[in-house]
Amino acid sequence: MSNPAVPSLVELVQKLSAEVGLELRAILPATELDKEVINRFDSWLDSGFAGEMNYLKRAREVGADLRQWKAWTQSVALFALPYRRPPGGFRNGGRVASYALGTDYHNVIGRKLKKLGKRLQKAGICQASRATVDAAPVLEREWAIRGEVGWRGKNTLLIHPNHGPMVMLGELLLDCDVPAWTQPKTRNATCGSCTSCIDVCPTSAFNTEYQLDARKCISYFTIEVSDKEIPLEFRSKMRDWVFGCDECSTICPFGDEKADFDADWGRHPALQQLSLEDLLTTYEQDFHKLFTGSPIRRAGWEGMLRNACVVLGNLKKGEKALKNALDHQSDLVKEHADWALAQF
Ligand code: B12
Repeated sequence: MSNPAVPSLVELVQKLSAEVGLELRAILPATELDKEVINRFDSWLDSGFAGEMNYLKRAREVGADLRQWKAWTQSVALFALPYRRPPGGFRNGGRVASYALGTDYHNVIGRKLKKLGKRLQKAGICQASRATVDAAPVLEREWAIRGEVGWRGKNTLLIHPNHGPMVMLGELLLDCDVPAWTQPKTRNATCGSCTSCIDVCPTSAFNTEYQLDARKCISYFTIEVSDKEIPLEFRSKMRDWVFGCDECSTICPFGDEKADFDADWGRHPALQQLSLEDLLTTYEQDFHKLFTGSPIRRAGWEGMLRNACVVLGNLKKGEKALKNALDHQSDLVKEHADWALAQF
């Protein structure tokens, strides 16, 4: 018989997670994902909905079985960090997706996960661990659904019953065998008949409920494709979104409206300093320096200047800066400045 005074393995992982500022949501054996999940992933890729995100094809190769990536993996610990916060962006306009207003979430979550890995090792619970957030070939939402962290929303995002869709997912792969555990349910819910996320999308990027055509998503063409023109049909639909988009997240009736996670994620100083007009005058080197530690760097200097032109055009602001940008060294920026001026 087990001694109730001795903490179980799961309790120890919970305790050590809390010590590094994480709440363990679930821990699962690293067995293969269901065939059905992989078949859906394949047909999504085959239909071209991933656009130019070729890294997803690589993710696909090991997506089904994490042990093909890290052969020693026995268990997967799952985490979901809430990030809902008041809207924000550049000084004087130009909205930035909430997750990108502060410190890069890869760093915020990644550092905590790595710390946890070290503590688990020190406590003799495991030897090897691997922190993964976003970038690694892990189908994070599929794992979170399997771990009952929440359910698949019609906007394709994992919806946590209390925090809603605005949670960032992270995982810690472990070489030890921890008994499967999921958090007790605080609330039983689903999307029901609600379609507000589908209806609100400015670019009608959802083909149907639960399926996104990434090529039409503002988040895709403002962040992922940084060296190409933004298709004309989407430019005015971007409105003031200069990096990413939160429309299908913030409309969701699930989530704590009053919560403000600024304290955890911080506000990046560059966003407080710069207006979009200022951004148009930055040099490439300065851009990278200014946005050190921010997810905004991912869109690249040219990409962000391109986005800034579109938003200034939509807001009918910054005429002088846009006129100067007509002589910009980048053809991409010039073309978008020209389009923006035509909107006045
Ligand atoms: C590629 C990617 C993107 C792409 C594509 C998004 C997408 N929906 O796939 C783009 C650049 C557009 C993007 C945007 C955003 N992203 Co993103 N992204 C990823 C990434 C790296 C991979 C996702 C992936 O595998 N997509 C592939 C497809 C196949 O997966 P899928 O949408 O789940 O589609 C399947 C199911 O819906 C399934 N399905 C199941 N049941 C049913 C039923 C029916 C009827 C149908 C038709 C289909 C269906 O079929 C589809 C095909 O297989 C993950 C991180 C990771 N490693 O997992 C983050 C991730 C999904 N992104 C995240 C975030 C926060 C965002 C944004 C909110 C950022 C922003 N504010 O701009 C937006 C949200 C847009 C949206 N609604 O998806 C978070 C989401 C957290 C959460 N709560 O779920 C993740 C998990 C990163 C993280 N570490 O937290 N992202």
